[in-house]
Formats: sequence, structure tokens, C-alpha cells
Amino acid sequence: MKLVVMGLGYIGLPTAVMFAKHGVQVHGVDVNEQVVETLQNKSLHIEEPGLGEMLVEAIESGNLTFGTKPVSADGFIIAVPTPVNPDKSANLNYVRSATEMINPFLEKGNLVVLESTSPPGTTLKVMAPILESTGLKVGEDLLVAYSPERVLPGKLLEELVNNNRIVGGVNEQSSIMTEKVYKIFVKGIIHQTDATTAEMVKLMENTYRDVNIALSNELARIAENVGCDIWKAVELANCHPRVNIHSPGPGVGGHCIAVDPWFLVEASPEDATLIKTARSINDGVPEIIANQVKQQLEGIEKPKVAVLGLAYKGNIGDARESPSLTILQHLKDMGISCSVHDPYVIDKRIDHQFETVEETVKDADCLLVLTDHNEYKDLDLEKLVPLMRHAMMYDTKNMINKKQAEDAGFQYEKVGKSQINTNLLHL
Ligand code: SAJ
Repeated sequence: MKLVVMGLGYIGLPTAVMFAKHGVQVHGVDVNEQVVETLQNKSLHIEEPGLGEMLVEAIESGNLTFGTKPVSADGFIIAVPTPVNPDKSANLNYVRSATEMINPFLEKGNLVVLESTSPPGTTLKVMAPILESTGLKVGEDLLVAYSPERVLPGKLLEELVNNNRIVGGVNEQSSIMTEKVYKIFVKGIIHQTDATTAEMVKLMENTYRDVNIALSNELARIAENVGCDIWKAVELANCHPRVNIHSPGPGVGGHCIAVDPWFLVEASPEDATLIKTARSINDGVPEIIANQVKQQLEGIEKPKVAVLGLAYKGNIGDARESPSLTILQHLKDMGISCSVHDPYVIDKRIDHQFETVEETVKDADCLLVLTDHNEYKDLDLEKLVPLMRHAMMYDTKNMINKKQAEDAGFQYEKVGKSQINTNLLHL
């Protein structure tokens, strides 16, 4: 079998590598020549544990090639970005152009699968008409399906194989063929449905998470007002067998959860009120965090903050839509200078990035923890305190032990914890 994978980003590349590892002849395509060249040289342009080794193996096996143009194949998988426009509508330009690119190579009997997260109806209303402009009939000459990726960055390779998968064909034959192809490496259960349901399922999953994180962020604000520790409260509430409150934090980042709910808002703006509210709650968190830091620094002349973590979540090197970037911008606008550390992300747009935490905290007034990288769990706090001008800490991830921080000499604060101890007030 021969497959073409269109788009060699966080989803397309691991998918291409995985098929190649399982004996399929794969040609990976990306419009970015630099990306193609990097991959041809057996190097990665993205960070994902384990992917580098698998890439080299797949290329050396002779099963994996890369280029900027498609070739003839039995199946075509489209895994291109679907960003939101500034007006929050879905930008399907990459889906359209990738489909147009494969058109000249399509033959009767081919399979075409869309993996990109897309608004409901994209497969039938956007992709199918483009495919049919070849004269081939979708559902008859071409088998066509939507099968969303559901993998978690940082655990991509494991989840690609073990997660359950949804395949939504334009007809039953398309679903059956799509399942057969993914069965080559998927160990999870493959559920068959129709294309629009599959598109909806993907959006519902990420929206579920966004709405639940918004709830936890809102609860954190309430906890700050009433004077209780939200982290403890969430832990205790989650002892209930039917409760699963998510974790508050500095906001929601990444290219999925912060983006995909907008596709549902666009599909049904008048009905999607909860989804819209949740998005705006989560989008508003970075400004709240920046204001809380500013409050903590009150009275200090020319304050300086040492920021730990640029990535949108722990142990990955991806800063797309990261709340850290928004918080940095807010602090800058407030006239607060920042030094930055992240073991996985070097972002040329960010000034004052340092290689070690020690250099980063030098002369700072507050240590601001924004990403839960494992490296930050075991900081040598006693070594950091003397390097700082004022030893304050603001922990947005509840990852630094309060007692250890205080024993080391830090004045410790965290998200979702009032500075007022109501228990003491009641005594
Ligand atoms: N976050 C919180 N509180 C939480 C959980 C997450 O504030 O309780 C924040 C994270 O710090 C991060 C953001 O939310 O900034 C998103 O992180 P995430 O781990 O929830 O999700 P992603 O974006 O890395 O991956 C999601 C996953 N979707 C679901 O879990 C429903 C993944 O399975 C999808 O494949 C991926 O989106 C995608 O590509 O759509």
C-alpha cells in the first residue's frame, strides 16, 4: 500500500512515520520547503519525545520519503492546520489547497481522509465538491472519510497507537476502508460513524475540556474572594464519584483547546452561549494573573519578574497560544521587566531568555511559575533566594510545595488561594 500524507506538522508527521514503521510506503508532503529539507536530512522541526529516532528508522527502512508535491498513491491523508481567522471563523484555506494539490493524482478506488480539526460539514461541503471537480464521484469512485486526530502532545506516539479512533465515512464503504487502513497500527477500538458526526465529536471533546477548565478558573476567582484554597477544594470535590473538576491555571494555550470551540460557535452562534462564555473566561485569565503579580509587587521600584515556563503546558516545547506569552505582554505593558526560562522553548520574539533558572532569577523580585515542566518540581529553592532582590513566588500551577518555599525564605502565593486566612479570622 502507498499513502500520501499532506501536512507534516504535529499530527501529519507522526502519522506518516507510524505508517512507514508498519510497512506502508509513505510520501510526506509539506508546502514549506525548509520543513521538507529538514526531514529529508533526518532531523525534526518539531519537538516530540521518541519521534526523532522513529523518523530516522523509517527513512532508513526506505518506506518514508518527503517532498513538496504529492505523488500517485492508494490513499491520501490530509493533516493540515485549520486556524481561526481574527473574526474567530474557521480558516479552511489549507484544507482547500491540500485537496486541490492531490486532485491531479487521484484515481478511481483511492481513499481520501481528512484528519484536521474542522467545522461540522467540512468533509461533505468543502472537501467533497473540490474532489468531485476531477470528475470522480465521492462515495463511488473515491472513498472519503473524516477521522480526527485525538493525540496529546508530549504523548503523541503512544496515544496514536493506543487511543480509540473515530472514522466517519461519507458512506459505509468509506468507513470500512478507512478503518482497515488505520488498523495497520491502531490498537485502540475504531468506531465507525458518518463524516459530520465525526467532525462534531472531535469539536465536542476539546470544547468539553475548555468549558471545564473555564469552570475551574472561575471557581479559582471565587476561592480567592472567599478565602479558600481552590486546589484543596478541587481535590476534595473530585472525591465524589461523579465529579471531575479540572485544574485552574494561567489560562488555556495550545493550538487545539483555545481554538476549536470557535468552530462550534461559528456553526451555531446563537446557541453556543456557554461555549463562548467559557472561551472568554479562559482568554481573560492571563490578564488576571498579570494583575495579581502586579499587586504582589506593589511598592517595589522598577520591579522585575523571573518567569518560569513559555510552553503552553508541561514537558513539551510548544508555545503556540501559550498564556505565558500573553502574561509577558501584559507585564511589559505594566512597565514590569521580565527574565524568562524554559528548558524546551527558545522563542526569538522574547527578550531576556536565560539558559539556567539561576541566571533567570538574578535580581528578580518575584518568581512566576507558569508551566509545569518536571524540571521546576525539584528547584533548589534555597540556592535561588539569595540571588533575588525580593524572594516572592507566584505559582500558577500549584507545583511548588508551599512549606518548602517558605522554609527556603520565599513569600509564597498561588492561583486560587486568598491571601486572607479565613480560618484564622474566625478564631
Ligand atoms: N489546562 C488547564 N487545566 C486543566 C487541563 C489543561 O488549565 O485541567 C490547560 C493546559 O495547561 C494547556 C491547555 O489547557 O494550556 C490545553 O492542554 P490540554 O492538555 O488540555 O490539551 P492539548 O491542547 O495539549 O490537547 C488536546 C487534547 N484534547 C482533549 O484532551 C479533549 C488532545 O487529546 C487532542 O488531540 C488535542 O487537544 C488536539 O489536537 O485537538
